[in-house]
Amino acid sequence: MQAGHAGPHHLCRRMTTLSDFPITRKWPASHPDRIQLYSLPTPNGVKVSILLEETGLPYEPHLVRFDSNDQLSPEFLSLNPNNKIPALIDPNGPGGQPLALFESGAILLYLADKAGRFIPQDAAGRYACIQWLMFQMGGIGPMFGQLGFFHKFAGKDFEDKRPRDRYVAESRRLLAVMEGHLKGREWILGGDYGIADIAIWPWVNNLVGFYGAADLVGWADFHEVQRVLAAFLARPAVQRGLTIPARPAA
Ligand SMILES: N[C@@H](CCC(=O)N[C@@H](CS)C(=O)NCC(=O)O)C(=O)O
Repeated sequence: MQAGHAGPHHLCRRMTTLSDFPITRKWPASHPDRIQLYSLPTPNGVKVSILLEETGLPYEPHLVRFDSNDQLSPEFLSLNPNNKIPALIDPNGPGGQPLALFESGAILLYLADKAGRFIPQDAAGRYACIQWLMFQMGGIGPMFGQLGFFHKFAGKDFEDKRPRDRYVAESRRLLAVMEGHLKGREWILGGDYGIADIAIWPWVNNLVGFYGAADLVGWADFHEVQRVLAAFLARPAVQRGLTIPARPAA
């Protein structure tokens, strides 16, 4: 190949600028140099906006509206075929190339690594962090989410209360696991606040706040959980992140 001739390898590389991503047609970037966040302030969505606020990494939030099924649009599906927020493109990802990601746990790991903060830098600490992140992704999120369905949303009118009770029991069990773990610890990993907290606390907050399930799960028994949730909610970056991207005025 002659010098200067753009072979297939070069063509591939040139494909990857932010404007090559179809999602940018529906949600154009005003600041294409910044991380592009496609989200809604739900418990999974705010994990990412809270971490971004904590790190100070420059980003541009885009609102994905469920009332108009934006998450099912071809543009959104081109980034996340699983039709769920949050999703993100970092125009300056590994190797200087854009990186597209979905799944909030993967996004938290990526952003914490990028910032070099909010994840332990030693190997053992890193795995402990991933362990609690998985605990949230596989346990707290799905179980609390199902409890929300059967207690607050469409499932609340179901006559048979056994599905609801199953998720109540499992949510209470998970809270008890956290209660025991948090004794003598300031945050999930001990002294250092990080992405394990950012993954877990928005869900706990939602369970007793928006879902209104405090009495159902025996919230009054969980003093350590209450203590750490209050400390989390007192952080300015958390308070900002909880409302990003802003919902449209009702
Ligand atoms: N495991 C996913 C779950 C994401 C998720 O459930 N997102 C919800 C909002 S909290 C969603 O986008 N639902 C829209 C739909 O299912 O159509 C993650 O952590 O990113």
